[in-house]
Amino acid sequence: MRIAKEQVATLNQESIKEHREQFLFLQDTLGKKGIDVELLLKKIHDLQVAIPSWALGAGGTRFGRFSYGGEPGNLQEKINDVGIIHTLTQAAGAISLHIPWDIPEDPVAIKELAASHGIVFDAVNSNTFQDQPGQNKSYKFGSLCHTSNLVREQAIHHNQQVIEVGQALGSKSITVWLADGSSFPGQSNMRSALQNTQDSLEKIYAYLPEDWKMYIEYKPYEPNFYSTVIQDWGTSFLLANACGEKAYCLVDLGHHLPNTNIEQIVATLMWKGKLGGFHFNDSKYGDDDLTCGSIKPYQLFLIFNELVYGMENNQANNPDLAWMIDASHNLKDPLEDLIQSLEAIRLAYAQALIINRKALSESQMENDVSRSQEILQNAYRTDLRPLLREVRIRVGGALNPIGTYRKLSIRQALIAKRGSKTIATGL
Ligand SMILES: [Mn+2]
Repeated sequence: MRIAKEQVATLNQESIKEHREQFLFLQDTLGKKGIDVELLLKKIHDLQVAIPSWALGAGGTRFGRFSYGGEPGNLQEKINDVGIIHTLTQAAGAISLHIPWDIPEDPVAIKELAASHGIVFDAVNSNTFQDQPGQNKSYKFGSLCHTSNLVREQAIHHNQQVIEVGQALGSKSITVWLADGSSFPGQSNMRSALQNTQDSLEKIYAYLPEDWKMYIEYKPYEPNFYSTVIQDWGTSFLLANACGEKAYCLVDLGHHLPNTNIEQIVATLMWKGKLGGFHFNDSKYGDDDLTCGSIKPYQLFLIFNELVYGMENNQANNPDLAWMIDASHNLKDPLEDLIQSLEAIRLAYAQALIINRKALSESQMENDVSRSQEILQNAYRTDLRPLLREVRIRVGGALNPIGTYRKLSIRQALIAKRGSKTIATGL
């Protein structure tokens, strides 16, 4: 199932006149402020966000899961779904695989299929938070942190295999997220658990190809509810430093306690050149994995403010960031949800790009608190959606991605092809 560019172009015609008027007005407004609109459009276009293979089906909660219908049943179908999103948005030129859920039987064919959609392979993700059929040792009491050397060896070996799968696909990084921790005081020797984790990560790191990176993700709680071995950015930073220069911290927006100042974490890590990647989602209470920008769009903008500042003031040589959506909802059409997330991410980025940095810096130096806020909010409250539309249509995407998706009855076609009771592999 593919969308032809002609279909998109035809539907774009319906609202092109209205778009043209809005874009020209905005172009004029921004131009008068001295903003280079063409450069802005290029930067927005270059922000390509990876789609995780597990977000293409309906997610569940611990109380149940409701299938959406037409979900992808194998890796080929997942790549085709990302292809649909990318055709419409021109913003999702990468996919992030989860091993073992997405082990490709024929990596060459899979790579070709992805390339035919204009998609590359972003970070590969290991999984030592579940036991797999036929697995020798259990991860019930941890993986890289485990008290048993045999369990740790098995988990290390799995991560090495994930690197090999990634190499076959042209991926250049591995993300390690661990569920390791304890749910009751006394259950675990927290210091030994961290030491074991560091030793295990160093062994995985030693296996990294020269041009690869390792991203270490953190999370304060869940599935363990008393202690998590890599609980926060500081622990991730400590481990990344212990491993070496190819190891970086990964910030998942949902992996913080309520009201944590995530933008400050971003500022700190970029200052030290240790921010490797980003997992976008939104939340109100915990790791809710809701659509980006659906709950706290201003926070997303403030985070991008620090990201843009970090990219423009990069003395510590922080690498280009790996952008990925990591959301899993259980109500919406997964493809519509991802389209909404992509739009929210690019919008927050665009808003951060038009902040008057010189004025903000001056205002900060003068400790002019009100003016500093005005400068930020002037950017945040500028409607930049015409820019995003312009970026898309210049490269053949849809003026209105969700509208086009619905008018072309994509979900109905997927259900007709795959059935209404499919469950995406891995979910
Ligand atoms: Mn994540």
